[in-house]
Amino acid sequence: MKKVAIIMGSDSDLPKVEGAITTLEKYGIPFEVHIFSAHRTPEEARAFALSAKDNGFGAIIAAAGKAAHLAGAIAANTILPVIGIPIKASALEGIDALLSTVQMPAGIPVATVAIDGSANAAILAAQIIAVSDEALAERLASARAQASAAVLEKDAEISAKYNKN
Ligand code: RP5
Repeated sequence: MKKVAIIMGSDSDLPKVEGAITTLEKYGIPFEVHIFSAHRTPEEARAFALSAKDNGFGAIIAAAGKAAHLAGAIAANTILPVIGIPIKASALEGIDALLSTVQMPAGIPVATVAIDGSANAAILAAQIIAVSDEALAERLASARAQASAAVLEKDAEISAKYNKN
């Protein structure tokens, strides 16, 4: 199975990234976690992106806060799909990182999830890997079915409580 890379701009991002790690673990997807910064370690970030495809990765998750150019900088150096997580890390509540991550000019896309949306970043990465892995696709479909069943169970409970007519 292809690996997923999780790159964060700083170790201060780790608490927000842990949801992606646990989600990849849940689905049994091999992954690596790294700290590379677009501005503090630009050469290492570039080198990782340039070699990621040859090193067996199928998708890259990049998480950064503030002027969050990490995902775009990674995407500039690979044709692997790059998923950006804007991290809430400043007085601007993550809006700065959201706009920096999502507003990529045409040609170098970054698939941007919600501010601090690490679980969805991992699920999207899993769905990308699942395009060529039927067993993983079945695990993803099963998780969705369980989530649907949980909602319908709650609907039945609330209906029994309030819908008397
Ligand atoms: C970004 O700046 C990092 O991704 C982090 O979210 C933010 C603050 O970094 P630190 O100053 O905590 O290292 O580059």
